[in-house]
Amino acid sequence: MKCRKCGGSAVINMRQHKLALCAEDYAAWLPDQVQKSIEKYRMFTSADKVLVAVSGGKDSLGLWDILCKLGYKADGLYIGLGIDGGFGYSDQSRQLSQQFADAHGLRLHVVEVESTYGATIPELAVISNRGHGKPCSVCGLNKRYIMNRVAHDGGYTALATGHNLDDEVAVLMQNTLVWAGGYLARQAPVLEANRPGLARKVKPLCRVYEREMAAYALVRGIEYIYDECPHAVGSTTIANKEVLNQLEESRPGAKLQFYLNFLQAKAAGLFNVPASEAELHACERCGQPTTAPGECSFCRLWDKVRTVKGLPECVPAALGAMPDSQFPQ
Ligand code: Q46
Ligand code: ZN
Repeated sequence: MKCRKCGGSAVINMRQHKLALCAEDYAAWLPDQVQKSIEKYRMFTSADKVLVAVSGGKDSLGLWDILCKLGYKADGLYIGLGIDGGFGYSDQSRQLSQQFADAHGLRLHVVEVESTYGATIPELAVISNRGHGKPCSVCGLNKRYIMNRVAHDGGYTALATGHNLDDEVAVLMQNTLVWAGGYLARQAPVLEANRPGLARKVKPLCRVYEREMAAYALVRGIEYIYDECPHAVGSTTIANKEVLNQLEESRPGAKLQFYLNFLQAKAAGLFNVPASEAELHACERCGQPTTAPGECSFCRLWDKVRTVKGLPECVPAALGAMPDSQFPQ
């Protein structure tokens, strides 16, 4: 197959775009597509200071590469979850993230959950007994908290995550299957920082297929961790992705159409559920915004863990506080 632009040998054929490209043209084409999404959804401009949440995977490292290529000021944030899975998942993820940052002269903030707060995510899951020992619920809570805190306290005007189109449509399908109106109303390429203490969240890869990100990492020579988190095995998201891939196979472009039509329907007011009346206030311990009375769920979770593990009581300012040196202004 030939590259549509130069006639050279194509490395990727995107049936959904009726487009085949060679390595060089593809490496230039994809960042252009991402730039279009950034502009279309008004994610950020070159005046913004962006924080990219990196996991060592193809999507987040590919996104960081693209943003730098496009000329944005983008630092990285790696959160060490302490997950091993028999192959050192977290260690490998951190090493690949650091390697990427060093190779490109980029700043990477690292927050290790265990050394910062006192337990790994799997340990936390067992102690807290949330989700019956499955770590994803406490993992999500910790990641959201730390990402928001580092972005907000570090003065970043946008927090970018590597969610790609496949991730977005898998969630969209799940929310549609159970008609989760509130979640559908909130699913968007941009989540505004509309309350004090909240960081602005953006998903620049929301229209990029997972397969396109894998191809991008390959043509750019980005080393990334191939294995998924061991706890992702058997998840609803993965099952949904398989169904959507079958659909895409017979109808190229189906995933993109599903997502774009959803955004259009949303813009037309189809999912306008009344905004939650719950007021956010500052957590009594850490100061982060929360709907819970008193302490936020992150602080309550870690209170429980410290009691069980016999760890010393944290001074409020120390719990969740990141070393100042991580935030050069
Ligand atoms: S939530 Fe669950 Fe993920 Fe955390 S424990 Fe792994 S699979 S990393 S996106
Ligand atoms: Zn708190």
